[in-house]
Amino acid sequence: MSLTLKPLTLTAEAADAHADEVRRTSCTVLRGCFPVETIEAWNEAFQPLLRRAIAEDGRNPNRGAARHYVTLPFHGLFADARIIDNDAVMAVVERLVGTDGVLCQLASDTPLKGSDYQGLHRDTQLLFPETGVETPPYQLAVNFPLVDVTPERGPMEYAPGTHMTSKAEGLRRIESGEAPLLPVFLNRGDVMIRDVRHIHRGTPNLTDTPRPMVVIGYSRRWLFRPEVQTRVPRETLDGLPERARRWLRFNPVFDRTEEALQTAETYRAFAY
Ligand SMILES: O=C(O)CCC(=O)C(=O)O
Repeated sequence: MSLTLKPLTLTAEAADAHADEVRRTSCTVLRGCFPVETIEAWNEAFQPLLRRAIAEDGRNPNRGAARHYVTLPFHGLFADARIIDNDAVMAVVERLVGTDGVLCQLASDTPLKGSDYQGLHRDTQLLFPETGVETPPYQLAVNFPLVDVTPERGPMEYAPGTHMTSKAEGLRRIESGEAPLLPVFLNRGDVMIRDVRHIHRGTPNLTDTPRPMVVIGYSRRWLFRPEVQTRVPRETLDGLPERARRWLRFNPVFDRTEEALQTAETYRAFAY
């Protein structure tokens, strides 16, 4: 059992190394980054949102069989600056998408029992698909699970290095074993930072325990992703530290909290 008592801090050298790992492989993991108690509180607060999504998605779950994408309200414990503006995470994120980037997404992916292998995909369109040339990172996902991810609970799998290839070349490397699919086993409190161009998929959750994976999207300042939207209540924004407010500067802000919490995302086309 991992109990995190103190927040993780990274030296500049360690943050450089994590950022280099993302550039090279597409992915890095910060172990024990968040307090387990905080993650347990998020999981408890998340359960009613999941139940509502399951009821609303009905026979048409939005990420494949028994797999739900749920937007989180940017409010209360889900807008905890120690999570959405975490020093260790931001040290790596800022090295990858700049200190003037934006927070564009706060949501979750949850496979339930009955979920299946997703098709291999990336989470974003490429900037210049006609060239076959890839650039430094512009869109990151910061992921953390609300329960420990075991082999039975459907770990995400990804193929290292495929963020810098065409999809055809990435699939060829996976097929040939040059870039094998790696499962990511994260415990509560661990954080994965990944370049969403890499080829990956969700795998089946064989257990009765839902496996929520939170996703916070951080992008370069110029990237517009119409499919995601973080609607920010004014009172939440006013309570956040300066860096968090800066990363939210292009997001819609609402004087009435209830208005902000109406979900506007219609993020169904997710696989590229
Ligand atoms: O959390 C997972 O299993 C990955 C889900 C995923 O890649 C997606 O729905 O786009």
